[in-house]
Amino acid sequence: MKNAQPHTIYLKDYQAPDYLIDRTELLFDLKPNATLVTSRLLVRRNPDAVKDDEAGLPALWLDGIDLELLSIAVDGALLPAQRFREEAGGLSLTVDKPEFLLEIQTRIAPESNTSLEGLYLSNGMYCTQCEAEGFRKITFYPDRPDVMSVFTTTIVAPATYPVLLSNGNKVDSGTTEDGRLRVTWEDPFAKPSYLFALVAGDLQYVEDTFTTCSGRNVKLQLFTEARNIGKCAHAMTSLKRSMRWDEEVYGREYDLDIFMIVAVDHFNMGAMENKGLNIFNSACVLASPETATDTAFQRIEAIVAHEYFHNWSGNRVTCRDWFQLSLKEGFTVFRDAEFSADMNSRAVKRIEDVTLLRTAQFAEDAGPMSHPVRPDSYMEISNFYTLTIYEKGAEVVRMIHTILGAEAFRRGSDLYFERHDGCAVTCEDFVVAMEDANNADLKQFRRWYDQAGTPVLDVQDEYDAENATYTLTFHQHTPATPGQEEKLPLHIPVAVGLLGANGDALALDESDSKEKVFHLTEATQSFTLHGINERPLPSLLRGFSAPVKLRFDYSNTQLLFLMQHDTDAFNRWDACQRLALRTLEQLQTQYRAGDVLESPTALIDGFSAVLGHTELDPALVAKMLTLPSAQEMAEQGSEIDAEAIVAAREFVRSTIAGALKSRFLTRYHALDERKAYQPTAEDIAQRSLKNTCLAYLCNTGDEDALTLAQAQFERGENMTDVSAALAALVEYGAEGVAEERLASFYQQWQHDTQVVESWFGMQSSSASFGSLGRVRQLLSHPAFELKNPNKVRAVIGGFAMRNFKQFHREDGSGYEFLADQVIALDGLNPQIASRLVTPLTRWKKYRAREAEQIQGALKRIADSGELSPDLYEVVSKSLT
Ligand code: 0A1
Ligand code: ZN
Repeated sequence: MKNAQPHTIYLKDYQAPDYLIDRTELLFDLKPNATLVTSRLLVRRNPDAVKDDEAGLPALWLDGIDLELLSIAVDGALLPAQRFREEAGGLSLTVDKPEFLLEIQTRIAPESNTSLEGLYLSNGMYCTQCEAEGFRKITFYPDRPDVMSVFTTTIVAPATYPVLLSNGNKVDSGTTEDGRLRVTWEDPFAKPSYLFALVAGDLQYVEDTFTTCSGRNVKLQLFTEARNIGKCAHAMTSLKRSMRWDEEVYGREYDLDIFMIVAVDHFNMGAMENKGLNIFNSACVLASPETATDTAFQRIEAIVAHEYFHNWSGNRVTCRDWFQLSLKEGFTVFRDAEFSADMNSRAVKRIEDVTLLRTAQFAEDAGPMSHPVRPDSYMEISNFYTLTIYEKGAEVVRMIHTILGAEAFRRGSDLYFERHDGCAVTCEDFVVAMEDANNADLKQFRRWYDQAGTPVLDVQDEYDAENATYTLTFHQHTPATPGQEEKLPLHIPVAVGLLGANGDALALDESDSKEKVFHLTEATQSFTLHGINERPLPSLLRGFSAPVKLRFDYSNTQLLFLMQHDTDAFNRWDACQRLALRTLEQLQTQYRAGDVLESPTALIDGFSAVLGHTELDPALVAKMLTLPSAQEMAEQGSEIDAEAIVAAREFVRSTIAGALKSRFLTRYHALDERKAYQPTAEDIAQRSLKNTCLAYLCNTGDEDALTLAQAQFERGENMTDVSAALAALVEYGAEGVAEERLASFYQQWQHDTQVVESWFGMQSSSASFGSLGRVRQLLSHPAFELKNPNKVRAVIGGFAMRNFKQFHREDGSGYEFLADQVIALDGLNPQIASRLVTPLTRWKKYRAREAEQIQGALKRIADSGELSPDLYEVVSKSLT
């Protein structure tokens, strides 16, 4: 297995930078294959650097990759060759002065940059992506987040690029002697290089204004290609809501006079929070009712908010080093989740986040790439933009919020922002601010930051009727993870409520409170409640108060009771999930034993009752009626038997569909109101339940049901309803019908990139339609582009990550296919290749046959030639 230089970086080796850059002036002369970048850096010896008294001044290290060095000058004089050395990954300079002006000219080729890091072209438009280490592909620079500098950027480009943008405020513009355009931007806030951005293109924009809490007017602009200008309204509304929310909930006011968003089609992630100039993946910002589903509308609202919130949690206060990534990401995900909960249904937002955590983060935490929220080593930082850093990191912040309470948390965040404004800090600084502002002790809680793995919480209860006491005993245990054999007990906040026999919430103490948070700090710990006059049914870990696997021996009847009566909406849903998972597990066992599969009667009763609850939020009902995904089922058991998972799930779905057909139909018709599309929480909830019913109806295969879907598809009222109907027809209709509908849909929408992306995804992720043969056909479809991450995620990701049935075909062809794609992609875009390989990393959890096939596919990738550092890290860790 080859890689140019596998190299591990450790947190314990962190050292403050030797030099600081007080000012950074950049000049870009844009040409697709020969862009000239001139940088003028005011360099100063860092007074806080670790000093070696013996040797004078240390060399200045500048990171740089794929750059053609043209010249270097110090204080106006060319630097002689013996004073600098180009090495792999950068440039080392010896300048015997503690302060100097460094001028460097380099040449780069954006046109051939397919990694989408640094400066690249997307549909002829120049754009940048610098986080985490992309700036070093633009010019030689100390590309690390603890070097913060004030940037001035001048862009020169032909008149065919009328829009020239960078961070901060526009301070100058004009034309060069040869008729090219020139614009200068200045960002008054010192920032690390990863927040630098540049955009140049023929773009249109929509504009609005926002008046901040102190009365300043901020110009808001959203840039996109002309064809998409009608798709900007929702993002703009979301931005204004986010700005207001951050003022109201965190007291954070926006600081520049302008805030810009640009939509680009080729982007590795969702979006990027560059100071004053956010760059977005088009799919995460552009929407109209005709082209985008409710899910897309909500995703856009959340991502716009996330990037905007980074202006404080990330930009004004940034990370000292990349081991601290969760400092900005965990906190910002927590902030955006609370924002979405305030804008929509709180319970449903929580359910969605917990589902993601349980399905994918728990799997990551139990696999070869398992790492703590604050990792202590990495090979390639791009591999650490993970669910653990983001989602588990957000859970850790949420637990601090739960432990301290909302007001104390706000005092802590105020102190954090005030104390560290303009600085690059650590997760520890965040926790200390929370403690200092509240005189709190989070000593043991800190273990959440450096201990990997998902804790398992076993719970037992005991009721003593004579003394009217109820005791809950908790035992916590975190399984070993790579490199961390021993685990210590964590501080786990467990929110608990008790239900009486008639379904009422019982009082837990004299003050009549109906919910309590128990603070677990030991491996085994009991809590006794007094004055409990009947044997209660516990509702545990309400709202998912900690990211753990909770085990309590509920009977089916008790779960059905919680589904009906729990006042905690999240736990109502969770009871339903537990019942479904248990049922599915039993059926897997029956399937493996070759037994006749038993009808899931308890689950049918539960679903029937839920469907009858017309006063419950329809979005919550839709979530309750949604079975755990095959991926989540795989995460549950000790050994993955893909075939049994698929068989059990298909059996439960179709049995429920058949048994509750008339209930689904009644509910469908009652919810099928014709009204103008609005992405409001209420309407979204209604459509989600309606379309859940439609999918079950079509699952019966009945002609009537498919006709209903066909009619909904043809009405074409909004993309949510159209794509739900199409997906149902593709999954459950006859193959010819599916083909015909897909063709007419493509015919209608081929001009719309976002719709085409979801059209790809719908096919490749369909268990019945998305065979490997179809997926191969999609790869040669004219609209497919291996260089476009969204298309890759839709077709290849849709197949490998969302099409459990076809991907795990017995002959192992799915694994071989994925290996081929990963190898092909690694040469183009290492970040995407290393993310795409994820489904192969958990081979040890599969039955022997699949495990061998998957391991074989991984080995083939390992032996395919020189791997990028990104892919090398994931593949080598997975094979050990
Ligand atoms: N900071 C961004 C995520 C991001 C990270 C890396 C990227 O390129 C490799 C791009 C975006 C966020 O959290 O939104
Ligand atoms: Zn982020």
